[in-house]
Order: sequence, then structure tokens, then C-alpha cells
Amino acid sequence: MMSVPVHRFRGALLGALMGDCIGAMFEGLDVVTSYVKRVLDGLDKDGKQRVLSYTEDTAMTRSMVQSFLEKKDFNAEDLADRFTKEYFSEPDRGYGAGVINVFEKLCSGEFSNVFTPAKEQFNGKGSYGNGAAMRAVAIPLAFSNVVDVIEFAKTSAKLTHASSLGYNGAILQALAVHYALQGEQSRDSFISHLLDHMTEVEGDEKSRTDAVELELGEFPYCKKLKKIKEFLDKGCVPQEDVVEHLGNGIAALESVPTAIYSFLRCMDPVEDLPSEFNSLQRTLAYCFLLGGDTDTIATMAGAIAGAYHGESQVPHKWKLKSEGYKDAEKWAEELHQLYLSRLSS
Ligand code: F2R
Ligand code: MG
Ligand code: MG
Repeated sequence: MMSVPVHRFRGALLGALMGDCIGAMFEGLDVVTSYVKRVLDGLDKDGKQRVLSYTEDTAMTRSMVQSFLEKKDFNAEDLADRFTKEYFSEPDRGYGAGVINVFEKLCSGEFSNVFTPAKEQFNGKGSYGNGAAMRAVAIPLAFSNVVDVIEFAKTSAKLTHASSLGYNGAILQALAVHYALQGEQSRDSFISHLLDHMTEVEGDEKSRTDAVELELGEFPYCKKLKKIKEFLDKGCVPQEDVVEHLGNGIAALESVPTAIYSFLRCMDPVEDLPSEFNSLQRTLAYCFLLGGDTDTIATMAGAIAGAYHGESQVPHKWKLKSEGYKDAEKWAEELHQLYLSRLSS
């Protein structure tokens, strides 16, 4: 396994943070290019503009990072405890309407198994929201081995998202960051890696049943990955087509593939975006322009793009406006040490 430089860890956590903090300003709005440009211009101007608060996307990522750093291992009970305490200390960070029930049940002390409350969500079907994928960046930064990445993405997701559509989205997002951390590679080989893993992941009995019950057909994430490849081969694809075929919603299936596409598309210039933007800035701005669940799509795309392009592409002024950026920088260094220690053991 190849060693990964620390600047990619810093890029990943800062990319995720900026995507959430800035993206939250556009969440649910019908976004137009001129408005996004005006907001981003405002961030670039000097002066005492207010700091942009992070939402629960980052709050849950912070809990994951702190658990991995403290336990130096994967510990589901510790994660459940941290998510719950974090929610009750700051409940107004914009949590999904359903996931709150999970925290209430975990807090009640009535459940000895920390996975049970998530299984009871949505009449026993489990959540397919993107709340597990949005925090998955922490896993490939703490665990270097791809088998661990898949297993811990799934287990951590199942604390809140028991539908395979929810936890498979977290696996795909964690894999995307894992491969982005490896650096230079073609878009085709990046997608091939993801497709190979997701073919196996979605081949299991529960994934097949859940997808069919939701009338998505089998292998829905693989189908979206193939659509991403088709769009990339075309070059320019109108944003309406991206939203129609990949999505911009709160479901993991409607947002994780969109984040991956945004990262890959924005390796090249985008007509509507300032030519001086680097690839990471383009990726974030592109996600804002898609509208819908902008904080979450941008945090996921920002994590992947930041891991790939590294800290040198993090715009200084955007970073300074993002709440908690110093924690992100410090934790990136600590996770890097943990990651290296696993490589050498
Ligand atoms: N909640 C939001 N945005 C709403 C606006 C917040 C506003 N700014 C405010 O502060 O008030 N964003 C955040 O939620 C998303 C992550 O959600 P998560 O953690 O997956 O939550 P949940 O509740 O499990 O799922 C979200 C919704 O999806 C639908 N859903 C999920 N599974 C379902 C199922 N099996 N059957 C039917 N519906 C299902 C439900 O509507 C859930 O409420 C992120 O965007 C984050 O930023
Ligand atoms: Mg949010
Ligand atoms: Mg969101």
C-alpha cells in the first residue's frame, strides 16, 4: 500500500468543511449562477464577514474523527454515544427529520444494541437518506485498507441508516475518498475501481431486495456509476440532465453519485464558472449550482476533490470563513499519523 502525503488529508477535511459551511447557504434554493458568484465573491473580499456555521454533516463527521483518534480503532458503541451527545448538545444544526428519533431512542437507555433504533426507522425499512454518506470521509482517513474502509463504512452507517440504499451510499462515498487519496489516475480507472467494488456490495441479498422493493431495479448505484461515465464521455452535459439522471436530493442514491460526478467533471474547466477557479473551487461551486441538497452534495464532493487535489487548492479566504477549520487542520495531521501507523504495522 502506497503512503499518502498529509496535504491530501488536510485537503479532504477542509474540502468537506467548506462544502458544508458554504453549501448550507444554498440548501433547498433554486440557485442561479449570478447568486452563487455574488456569494463566492463576497467570501473573497477582505473584511469582517460573519463566519459560516457548519451543519450536522460536519457535526457528525467531527464525532467520527474524534472517536477514531481517541479509540485508535473502530468502536460502534463509542460512535453511537458521540452522535447522541453531539445531537443533544446542539440539536439545531439541521438534522434530518427522521434521524432525530434514533438519537432519542439511543439516549433513552432502553436499547442494549446500538443498531436497533436505526432498524426501526420508517416502519422497519430503515433510512435511505444521505446522512451516513455525508460523514463517511472520516473512514478512509483513519483506515488505510480498502476491506476495512468498506466494512467500517457499512457498520458506522447502520447506526442511523439501516436501508441498504443508505449504507451502500456511505460505502461508495468512503471508497471515492479512499481512491482519491491515492492521487493521479484517469477518470476511467477511478470509476472502474468504484464499479468493481459496488458490483460486489450491491450483489448481496438485502441490497437486491431493498432496491427492488423501492422500484429502483437491482444494482442502482452501479447503474448511476455507468451514467457518470456516459456523461463524462459526452463532455458538456446540461445541469438539468445531471439533476434529472443523477439527482440533487436528500436520498443517498440521489446525491452520492452526483458528488462523484461533480468532482470528476470539474477536473476540466466549466463554462459557467470563473476561469481563475482551481478544480476544488470549481467542484464546490458546481455543486452549489445544482441546487437541492447543496450542503451535503458539496461536503461529499469537497471531501473527494480535497483528497485528490490536496491542500494547495484550498482557497484561503473560503477556509477562514468556515467554522472549525482549525480543528479540521489539526485532526488531519493526527489522522495522518494514525493512517501511517497502520501502514507500518
Ligand atoms: N435536514 C436537512 N435539510 C432540511 C433543512 C434543514 C434546515 N436547514 C433546518 O435547519 O431546519 N439536511 C440534513 O438532512 C440530510 C441527512 O438526512 P439523514 O441523516 O439521512 O436523515 P433521515 O431523516 O434519516 O433521512 C432524511 C429524509 O429522507 C426521507 N427518507 C429516508 N428514508 C426513508 C424511507 N425509508 N422511507 C421514506 N422516506 C425516507 C425522509 O424524508 C427523511 O426525513 C442532509 O441533507 C443534511 O444536510
Ligand atoms: Mg446539513
Ligand atoms: Mg443537506
